[in-house]
Order: sequence, then structure tokens, then C-alpha cells
Amino acid sequence: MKKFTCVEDIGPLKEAIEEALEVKRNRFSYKHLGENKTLLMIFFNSSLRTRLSTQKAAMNLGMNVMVLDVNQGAWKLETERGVVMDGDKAEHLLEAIPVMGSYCDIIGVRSFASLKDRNEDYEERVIEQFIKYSGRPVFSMEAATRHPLQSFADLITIEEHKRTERPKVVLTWAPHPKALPQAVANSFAEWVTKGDYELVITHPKGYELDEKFTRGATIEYDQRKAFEGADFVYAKNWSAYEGENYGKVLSTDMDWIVDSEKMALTNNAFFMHCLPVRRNMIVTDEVIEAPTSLVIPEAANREISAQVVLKRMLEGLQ
Ligand code: AN0
Ligand code: CP
Repeated sequence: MKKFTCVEDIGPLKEAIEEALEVKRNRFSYKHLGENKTLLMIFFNSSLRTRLSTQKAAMNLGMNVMVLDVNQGAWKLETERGVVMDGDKAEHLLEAIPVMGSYCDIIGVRSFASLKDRNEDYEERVIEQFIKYSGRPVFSMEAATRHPLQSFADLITIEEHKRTERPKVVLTWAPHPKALPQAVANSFAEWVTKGDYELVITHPKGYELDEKFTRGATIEYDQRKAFEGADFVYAKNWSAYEGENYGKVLSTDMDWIVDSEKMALTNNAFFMHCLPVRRNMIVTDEVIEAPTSLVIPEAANREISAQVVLKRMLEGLQ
């Protein structure tokens, strides 16, 4: 595997999930693969889970790990070509990328959407430049439009907990005070629609996602109706995608919170969220603390999704 940015890169889902469950049972069996190999993780944005789970996955595989927080201690990077660099940015990504590539064997990149220019974000300019100029296999640790390690972990978690062959999965928008990227929601829709699940997406009008990710899902604007008979409820906030509202918060309507009253409409559904989550904005204490809440096992599976991706990349280097 040379790159991992979207669901296509993982190949057949069934095989990937089987491999994940095998890795989970025997996570130290592949330690030889990473001997004398170095992972460089580059963060343009904050992280708790991605940072720790990916590092742990790499250590399970016997790799050395280096972490760079670009905005803390490194030179500020210019990302656009043709800019006269007379401002605060001391280095260009076009030099920084091959330099970073020269010190490692595999690169992970976290670079969120700016939420200012939709075209720029949806072209995935930052991670695409890493793929083009680093000379190394590159994987996304959440890029502008997708968070594939999260979605892969989410599907592993659903497979471990599903009680029917083809469960009903509901992706629900929920309120948040700040503008967040669409990446987690886009990616979740992209992965779930590729698998054998019924996907219903519910959000207030104006929060429609790019159809490229949601094709195959049902859009239901009535959240309570969407929750009826659900086996999994996946909550996430995102900012608007459509037109001139791109990147804006259009609603903080607390009627969209996931609470016990709405969960009672479901088929005793499991609650999921990628974390970090704002309690009593997105979800009530009661729902996130219930035995049906999967947020912790879901986060734990981030180690497994990262390990499958790193394992496949290392196998490609042997
Ligand atoms: C980020 C987002 O919504 O994309 C990261 C989630 C994994 N969330 C926040 O910035 C709160
Ligand atoms: N879910 C997730 O990616 O969390 P972090 O932002 O803490 O890495």
C-alpha cells in the first residue's frame, strides 16, 4: 500500500476487517516488519487519539517513531506556490516535504480543512503534496475532507457489535459551538455506504454533505424519524458544505442533541462518536455513559485500524 487517504485505498472491506480482527488478536506477531523502519507523524492540528493510537500501532510493529507538531517548534510553512515569502512563513512545503521524507520510511499527515475556501480544501492540497513530493508511502491522520483511520476503526467497532446481518446505521448531525470540518462525516458515509449496512443521514436543512460521499444513503431531515429502529447512532457535528455557507455554523439548535428520549426510539442502538466530544452539546451525560455507548472501544480500535494500514505499507517496503 502506497497511500491511504480514502476507502478505495483499503481494497475489499470484508478482507480489511478480517485482517483487523486478526491483528487485534495477535498485535505483536508482526514485530519483524518494522525493524529499522521509521514512521514520521506530522501534525498541523491537535490530536489525542490519532497521535497515541498510531504511535502505539507503529510500536506494535517494531517501528521507530518521530512526531513533528508543525505549529510548535518547526518553521511556519508556506503551502502555496508562487507566493513572495515576505511574511511570517520561513519555509516552503516544497522543500520541507522531501527533507522530511529523507528521514523516514512512512509518513502520516494530519491537516484539517481551513473552512475558508471549499475548492482548496476539497482538492486536498496539503496531503496531495506529501504524496507527490515525499517519495514515501503517505497516510491520512485526518485530512481536509476525510478521516479514513477513524472510519476504518468505526467499521471494525460496528462489526464487533452488530446484532443483525445488515444493521441500520444513523449518522446524525448534532450541535457544536465552533465550525468543524465535514471530514469525519464524509468519511463515515463513504465507508458505511461501501459496506453492507443501511445508512440514514439526518441533519438540519443546509447541512447537506457532498453527494460524492453520501450516495447510497437516505437523507432524513426529521431526526426522530431517522432514529426509529436504528441499531447504531453515530453523532457528529460538521459545518455547512453548500455554496456560500461553506464552513459556517448555521444552527446550534439544542433540539438536535442525542438524548435518552431519542435513543428510546431506536432498536436499543449503540451510541458512537469519534471523540473528542462536547458533552451536553452533542450528547447527554446519560447517553455517553450508558452501557450501549461504544466511544471507548471505538477509540481503542484506532490502534487496530492504524496497525493494519502501517502493516500493509511495511509489507509493501519489504
Ligand atoms: C475535529 C473534527 O471535527 O474534524 C477532529 C475530530 C477527530 N474535531 C474537533 O476539532 C473538535
Ligand atoms: N478521533 C480522533 O481522531 O481524535 P484526535 O483528534 O484526538 O486524534
